[in-house]
Amino acid sequence: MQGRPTIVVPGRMSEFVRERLPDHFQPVFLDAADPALVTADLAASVSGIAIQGKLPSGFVDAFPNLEIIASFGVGYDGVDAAHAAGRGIVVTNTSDVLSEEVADTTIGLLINTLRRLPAAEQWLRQGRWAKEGPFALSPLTLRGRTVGLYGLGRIGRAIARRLESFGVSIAYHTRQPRDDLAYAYYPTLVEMAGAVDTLIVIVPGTEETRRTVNAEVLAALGDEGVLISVGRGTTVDEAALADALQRGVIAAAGLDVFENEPYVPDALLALPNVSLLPHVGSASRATRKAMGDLVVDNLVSWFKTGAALTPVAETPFRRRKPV
Ligand code: A2R
Repeated sequence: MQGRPTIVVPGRMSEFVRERLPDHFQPVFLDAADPALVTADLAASVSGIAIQGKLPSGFVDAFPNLEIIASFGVGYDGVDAAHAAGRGIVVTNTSDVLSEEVADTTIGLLINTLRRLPAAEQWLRQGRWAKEGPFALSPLTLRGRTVGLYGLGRIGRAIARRLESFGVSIAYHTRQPRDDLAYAYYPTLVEMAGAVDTLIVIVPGTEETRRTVNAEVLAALGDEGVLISVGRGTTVDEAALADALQRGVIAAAGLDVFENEPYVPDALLALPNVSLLPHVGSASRATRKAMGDLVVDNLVSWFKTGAALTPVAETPFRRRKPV
């Protein structure tokens, strides 16, 4: 590696990335991904961006010598990968290292939603067990359920593997069926929703998936239906969901992701049959460290070997500059 490449880090970034970047690079931390903060000298010197969350293309275009955007997280909907591809810039994510953790969280959220365990704990902590007696029996159970996975990628498969041991039936909807797996395949989401009573959403947040969990899908899921959303908030029509929960169109929902994070619609907060988490799917120190390491390792590998470790599908590039 000739010299230390300059990597700009705009806005919020995991401590694990912040700590390791100076070992290999000249990091420049900016308050926000705002082109107004980029001086002419900085613009010319930057060859990489490390980003957590949203990266406006206007900021990307402030850097004429940019080669790589290393994004923290498996979902990279905050980065316009097609735009980067058009400029020959590689985009990397942190796929795989968080799959098992997110699958664990999903199972926890599923059981919390069905068995109302957070509410049961509050019952105990508020002294109501001693004063008023046992917590109410949960109307819902995982026993006898049929679970449909909307998305069966790395995380979806990790969830399915866990569900197998719970003795529930498993189905899935993706664009392409998977010949190597024996789960029931449904070519449309609404068909699958009609055939299952539990829908787990673990697709990427793309234009194609935007608000696809809508009133029609929720109606098909039915009045025993439970929705668990752990992919991206944009995939669920939150107004339709709140309405379906209020009117008993479905029975309950568990959500770790929201369309406008960190803001959660009041209509959802007001409902008793919803279990809510603040986007903690991968949020253990061990897994966030693995994700942070992969952000840095992608940058190191790019500048050292000319190939990123986990480039996204839209940017399967190798480095054109001599290594
Ligand atoms: O459609 P396919 O055969 O490419 O299957 C992928 C599926 N998927 C979709 N399914 C139905 N309709 C769509 N429009 C659609 N787009 C994608 O989602 C595949 O089964 C899955 C994505 O798998 P991976 O790329 O391995 O992602 P991973 O690691 O499971 O994470 C999923 C998402 C992330 O993008 C973050 O937003 C979130 O979970 O953490």
